[in-house]
Formats: sequence, structure tokens, C-alpha cells
Amino acid sequence: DLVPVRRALLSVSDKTGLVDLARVLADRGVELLSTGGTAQALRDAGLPVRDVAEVTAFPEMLDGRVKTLHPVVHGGLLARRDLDEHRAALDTHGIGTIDLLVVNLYPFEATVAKGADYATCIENIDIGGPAMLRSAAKNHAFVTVLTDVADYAPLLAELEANDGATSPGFRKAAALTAFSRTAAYDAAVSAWMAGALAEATPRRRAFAGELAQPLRYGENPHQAAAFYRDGSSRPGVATARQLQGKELSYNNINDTDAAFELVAEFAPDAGPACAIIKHANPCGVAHGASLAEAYRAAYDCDRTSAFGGIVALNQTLDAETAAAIAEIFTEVVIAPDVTDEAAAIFAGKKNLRLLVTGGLPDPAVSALAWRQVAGGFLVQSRDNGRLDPGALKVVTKRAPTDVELADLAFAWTVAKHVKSNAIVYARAGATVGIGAGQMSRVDSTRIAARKAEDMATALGLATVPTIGSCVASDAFFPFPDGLLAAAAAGATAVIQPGGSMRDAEVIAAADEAGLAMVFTGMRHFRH
Ligand code: 93A
Repeated sequence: DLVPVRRALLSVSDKTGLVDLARVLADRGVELLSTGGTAQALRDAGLPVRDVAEVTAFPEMLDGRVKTLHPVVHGGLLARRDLDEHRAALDTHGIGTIDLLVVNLYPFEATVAKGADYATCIENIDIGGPAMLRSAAKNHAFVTVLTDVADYAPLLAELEANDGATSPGFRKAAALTAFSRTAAYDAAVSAWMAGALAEATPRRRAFAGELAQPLRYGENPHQAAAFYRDGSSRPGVATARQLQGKELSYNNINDTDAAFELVAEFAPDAGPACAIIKHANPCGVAHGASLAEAYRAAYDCDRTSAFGGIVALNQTLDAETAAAIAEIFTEVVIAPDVTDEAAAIFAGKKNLRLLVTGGLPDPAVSALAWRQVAGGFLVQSRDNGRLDPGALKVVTKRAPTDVELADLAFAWTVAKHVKSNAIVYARAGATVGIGAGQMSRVDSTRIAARKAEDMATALGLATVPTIGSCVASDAFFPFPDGLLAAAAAGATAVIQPGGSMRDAEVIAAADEAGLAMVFTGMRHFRH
């Protein structure tokens, strides 16, 4: 049934749009109630408003910790208007009904994101606001609840369409938004406390996010999809600014995330780096003397797969790099920043999506990662393991040269971002062959080598680039066969975790083939 809005309670931290909303409500004859700061803002705008403190006959107290936590407020929100007993109870206690609640909460997530101290974060946990949102949302049969500034205009349209009333469908949808908001808010508090108690341990804590944008479809066109934010402030696809191009798709977001997390492994002050991603796996990663060189070297690893790929850069996108990228069809480019000249080069490419993030995430940071399984989800700390060159153990008779060591470290870092079983051949700071996602490690080794042969043919190279390369394996070689396949492809040095029952056999095979091999002691499965 339509419920006319006669009395509204407004209590908002974010005062954007408040006065405009309240003015229309006041013009419609709605009585306005408000808490301290909100009431002040309305009064300053010359609008008639009553303080909640006056209505409850109780002052705001304890530094504002208790403002609206009062039966006069919650009775007015929770009473059923279709029950005589409820109406009688309101009369007995002199409580008036509240038909509209407009609340947005203390900015807890923003306070945490700013790096505020513990006490400040605690003070920014809103108690009265969520309590009111939940009361109003529960009683949506009679009460309209708003918690998002973006919903003010739809409310005014609803009131206009219904002569000052709201419809059940509108109130139900509004209640869902309110419950989603309080759930995400409490999950943010829970996540923050879990982090404050124990660094990224997946202990008892809640997980939730908030709708960032609905997507046209999911992994396939027959699947519905949406993008949620978890409130963390890590630079990346969730917080990036899109400067041009069509809306991001589900697959774009997934691939762009993989691309940016990979390129962020390479600190900008260690030189330009570029990663090109297809289906969440890299098809080329490279350092370069310039960003454009890094892009070209990454592109040369697997030109066929790079078509329609995602390009991630660890430094500001410049004109030369933009021009090189623009030569082929690319879905998304993500970079910390972009020069005006580079932006101008892309401006003509309407389909190319350009995202800037303002910075690179810290690859060493600890956080949680989760994935869904039927009936639940798995939670683990994210793989922030990084190569410690000092901890490398040379296990072969021959130790790697300094040049080999640099390429081994590079290949290892890339392998961490390749789906298992992962094999990465690298030479001169660029990948030359990547084998991903195979059920057998030896298959990944052969596929990576074969891709390098294909590129050598396509580019008309005199030699296959795996000759003289270094190879990384994300987990140990269980048998010598994979290692021997790498040697057959021309690799001269190997990096792998070690730890197989047959390490001795694998090491003997490496010695016999004249390979240098180092163990990292750390595995990088990625499924
Ligand atoms: O400290 S609270 O949890 N205690 C309350 O009783 C209470 N009631 C509303 N915070 C409370 N609020 C919040 O105050 C609202 O959710 C809103 O964010 C803010 C508005 O305060 P003001 O009107 O003084 O600016």
C-alpha cells in the first residue's frame, strides 16, 4: 500500500544533497527531525527542523555516542501501524511515527583508509545510525529508508509520482539497500579489527562488499554479473579512474587485476616494466630501458596471444609507448598515470579502455584472498611471498652467473603470476616462453618452448630465444623429465622451490646437462 510521508528523521555524516532533499520535503509539508550537526545544516539553510533531543526530551550525550538510541526514535520507526496494540502503545508513551529515515553513517571505511589511529577508528564506528537503519528497514511495510545520497533523487521522483507517498516496491528495495549497507559496514569493522588483532590471519571475521557497478554480463553472455568493492584502498582496478573506452566487462576486470598485480612486482625505480595478459595469464612480461621498449619486448614474447589483451605498466604511460600499444587491438591499458600526449594518442581509439590508478600497490602487503566453492568460500592470506636473493641455494656444481641470476629472479617473479603448472623462460629481462595451467609440469615446459619456437619463426629470428634462457618453475620438478625438456629447449639455468622426493635425481640430471640450478624454498602455486 502507498504510505504517505509525513514525518522524516534525517541524520547524515555526508551532508551532500541534504539541504536540497530537505527543502523539497519541507515544501511537501513533511515534518523534519534531525540530530545535532544535520539539524544545524538545515537551520543554516533556513529550513524548519526539530531536534531529536527535543523530541526525546533527552540531550545528546557521551560525545554524541548516544543521540538517537531512544525508544521515542525506535518506537516511531518500528511500530506497526496496522496493529491496534502498537498504535495504543505509541499513544500511551507519546511517540509519533517516523515515515522516512535518511541516514548515512560515520565514515568508518574512509577513516581506516586514511590510516587513522586505533582510537579514531573506534570513534568512527557508528552505532545509532545502523540501529536506526535496521529498525526502518525491518519495518519497510510502513517506513522508507535511505542511506545513499544517490537515492535522494529517486525518492523525490517516487513522492512526486505518488502524491507524497511511497509504494511497497520502493520501500522494499530501499530496505534491501539499507541492510546491505549495514552488513558491509559491520564487515568493514570486522575486517579492520581482524587486521588490528593479527596480521591477515583468516580468523573469525565477516566478509562483505558493496555494489560498485552492475556489469552487462558475466564470464559468458548468459551469466548475470556485478562488481563489488570490499572497501580496501589498494591501488588497482577497483579504485582506478577510467579515462576512456567502453564499460569494463567481467573478464576485463579479472584480467586487468591480474595484469596490474603482476606489473606491480616491478618497482618503478628499478626501471620500466610491462605485462600483457590474456585470460588472466601473462603472454609477455618485460623490463626495458624505456617503457616503450618494455612493451615491445613483452609483445615479442607471444604476439599472437597479445592481440586483444590487457596491458599493464609500472610507470606513467608516455606517448611513445601509447603509439606502440595503439598499433594492435588492445582491450585495456592500466598504468599509474598517463601523460597528456599519450592520452591524446589513445583518444582516437574509442574502444580502448584506459585506466589510471594514481600509484602501484605494494606487492609485499598482507591481505586476505578468497574464492568460492559450493556452499562456502576458502580464505587465505594473499601470496605476498617475494624472492629473497640471499636465501637462494645453489644446488648444482655450476652456480648461475650474475646475468643468469637476474633472469632467474625475473622469471620466478613472473611465474608467481602464471596459473599452475607454471613454466617461464626468460632472457635479457623479458619472457620468451610461458607455459600455463597444464595438469602436467612437463607439458607446461614443452608448451612454453614450442611457443618460443613459433615466435622465432614468425619474427624470422636466427635462433629460438629459449636458447641461452633461464627457466622458472612455480613448484618443484617431481621428476627429471621437465628439467630435461627445459635443457633440450636450450635453457642454461633453472630456478625452482626444491623439496621433491627426487631432488637428488633432478639435481644429478641438471649437473649432467651442465645447468646451474637454484632452490628458493618457496612455492608459488596459483590455481
Ligand atoms: O555515536 S552514534 O553511534 N550514536 C547515536 O545515537 C547516533 N545517532 C545517529 N552516532 C549516531 N548517529 C550518526 O550521527 C548518524 O548515523 C550520522 O552519521 C551522524 C549524524 O550526526 P550529526 O547530525 O550530528 O552530524
